[in-house]
Parts: sequence; C-alpha cells; structure tokens
Amino acid sequence: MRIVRLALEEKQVKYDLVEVDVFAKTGVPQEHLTRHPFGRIPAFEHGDFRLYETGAIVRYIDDAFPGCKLQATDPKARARVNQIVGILDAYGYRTLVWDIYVERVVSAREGRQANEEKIAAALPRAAVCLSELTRLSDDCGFLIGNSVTLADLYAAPIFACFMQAPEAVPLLAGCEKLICWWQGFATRDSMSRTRP
Ligand SMILES: N[C@@H](CCC(=O)N[C@@H](CS)C(=O)NCC(=O)O)C(=O)O
Repeated sequence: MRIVRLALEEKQVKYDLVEVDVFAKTGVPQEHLTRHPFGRIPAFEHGDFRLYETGAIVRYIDDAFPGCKLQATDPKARARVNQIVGILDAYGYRTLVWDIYVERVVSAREGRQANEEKIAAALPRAAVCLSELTRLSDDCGFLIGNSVTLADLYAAPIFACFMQAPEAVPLLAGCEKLICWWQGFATRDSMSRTRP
C-alpha cells in the first residue's frame, strides 16, 4: 500500500487515505470486498473508476496525473525498472519482509520466538536479491536513471522494513550502491509523509 501512497506523494496528487485492517481477527471487512474481492490492500478509487493491484494502480496514477514521470521512457531503462519491480514482487517482498523482517523484528516486538529455520532459509535468497538489485541499478541517487521511478517506489517500503533487521548489515556487504541509494531515498519527503 505504501507504494501507491509514495506514487501519489511523489506526483503531488492530493488523496484521501482510508485505512482497512485486512488482518483483523474478525476477517476482511465485508465492505472492503466490494473494492477488492481478494481481500487485499491496496485498492484505489478515482471518481467512479475503481482499481486494485499495485502495478495497475501506480501506472494509472503515473499516466492519469501530471507531475514527474515514474516510468522511464527510454526502452532499456523502462525494461530495467520493470525488471526490478518484478524481482521485488516475486522474490524480494516475501524474502526480505516476511521471512526476515517479520520473523526477526516483528516477532521480537510481539514477544514471540523467531522462526530461525525460516530466517536461515531466506538468507541465500536475500543475498541473490540484493546482489541482483546492486548489479542492475544505476549510481545516480535513484535505482534507475536520474529521477525517481517505480523501481524506487517498490524498493523503498521493503528496505524500510528489512533495514531494521540485524541480518541486513552482513547481507549488504558489497552492496554499497544500494546502501547509498537507501540513505538518500529514506530522507525524501514522500517517505516521511507515508511513514506507517
Ligand atoms: N498482487 C497484489 C498483492 C497485494 C497484497 O498481497 N497486499 C498485502 C499487504 S502488502 C495484503 O493485503 N495482505 C493481506 C493478506 O495476505 O491477507 C498487489 O500487488 O496489489
């Protein structure tokens, strides 16, 4: 959900945020299923146009509103942005957020035992993910090119979680480009305005 809010913030689009607890013990609120029949977040409305799926929403926001362009126009840069988005969606989110951050950081916060096997199994996948992000990204303050793109918007919420885990330090050895990117991106206004 933060990805969509980051897109709106970066493009300086005004929006109303409606919080929905899809993890509520009582289940997904019934009225939310009319917005998102799969019971997930985010869902988005622009007038009477309703949309769900992050990838569709952020591309619609980029196309439908003025402001900075979040999708590169150069074919190779655009492909790299989409490749990074794909990597984060398919491998990065689950590994870095659920298997490492949630197991290590959230479990401690909630006073429960971390699942060490799950964390250990995630480490090699995390290493591949981080080394690929390092290899594929540019070195100009943003992951791809010299302005913010969907690649940054997908990566930043994941990093905001993952960087809280002690595992991040050894895993990021040799990924100076990524560390440098995160140090810069974490301080953007869009990040502080969308802090959970
Ligand atoms: N493919 C969907 C995935 C959405 C998704 O899984 N959202 C998570 C929160 S980040 C969620 O709603 N989880 C609730 C659940 O798994 O029950 C998208 O990209 O929007």
